[in-house]
Amino acid sequence: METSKTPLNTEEDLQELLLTLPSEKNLDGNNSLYLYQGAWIPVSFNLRGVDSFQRHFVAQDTDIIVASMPKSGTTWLKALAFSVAKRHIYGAGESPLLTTSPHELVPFFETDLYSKDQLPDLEQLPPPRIFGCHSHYGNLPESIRDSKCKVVYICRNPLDQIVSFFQFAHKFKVDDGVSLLSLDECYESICRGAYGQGPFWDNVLGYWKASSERPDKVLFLKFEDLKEDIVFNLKKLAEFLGVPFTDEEEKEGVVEEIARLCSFDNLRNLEVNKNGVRPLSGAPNSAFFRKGEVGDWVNYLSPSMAENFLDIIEEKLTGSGLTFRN
Ligand code: PAP
Repeated sequence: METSKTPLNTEEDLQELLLTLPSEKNLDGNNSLYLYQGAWIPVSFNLRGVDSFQRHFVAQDTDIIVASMPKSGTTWLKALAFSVAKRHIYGAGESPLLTTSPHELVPFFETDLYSKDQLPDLEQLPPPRIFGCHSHYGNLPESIRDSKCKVVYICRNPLDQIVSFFQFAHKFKVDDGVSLLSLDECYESICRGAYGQGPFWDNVLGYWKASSERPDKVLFLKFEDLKEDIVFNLKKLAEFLGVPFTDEEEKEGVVEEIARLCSFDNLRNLEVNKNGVRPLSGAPNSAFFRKGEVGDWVNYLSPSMAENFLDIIEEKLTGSGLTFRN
């Protein structure tokens, strides 16, 4: 991973860099999407945060990184990883998830941690530290790739992912006088992969390849598989994190308890997720819980749009062995 030559210490450094980067209209209608190190990053996502994260984060062997393309099940996986990894501290009945958003408990590097403060003090956090991340695998700080920390990646079929992304942009639109683009208007950019943290194929393939090369380091999960069999996938996650469920835990129903705690209906109906707001971005917590279904894309994309987009994805993923259920 190559960081920008000049550290982005100030707003001026950032503006200078932006002048040199290819840019596109984001879903919010603003010219705020920039191609940086091969990834399309909305400037609102904070490029300075991305830069500081790459320069300064030092991974510990016990860290857990929850990585994803946005709108692929990040919130869900954050809740699951937190519950599995911290279950010896909090039982399901006393989980901090009952009163705190998964995004507070598992903060994103690029926005929550490194955007305001370039050197946040993360040393004090009790192990295992759990962080969220939307960066491409190749853009992660070397210490994440070189340490023994664990990376869990979740992906989702690209049609539902883009629809979820689009719906989120609509729900969270700030009134800045600029109109949102319609799905038709941004379809051509979508097909080129030019939307937040895209191209989709580069984001997923980086982690997919890493998970095949280093299965002890990177666990690759799919939203659709979790929907189909959450208990099986929770066991897989716990095993991967080095904290498998014991026979006794299984008999006591701990796995099912975590699945229930982190289920869409349970999390969505908690006071904190109904009425809370993300502190930095101002996004309502409720915007992270919309339908949580597989196949909702049929309500938004025409058959020809879907087919064309899937053809592009299929071509980009050729030879990788990665496929999706829509
Ligand atoms: P993020 O990357 O911005 O954090 P992320 O959590 O990945 O967002 O995506 C939100 C999607 O996950 C929403 O999908 P939808 O728009 O198709 O409905 C949201 O509903 C879904 N989601 C959130 N929590 C859960 C959950 N516990 N179970 C299943 N789906 C969930």
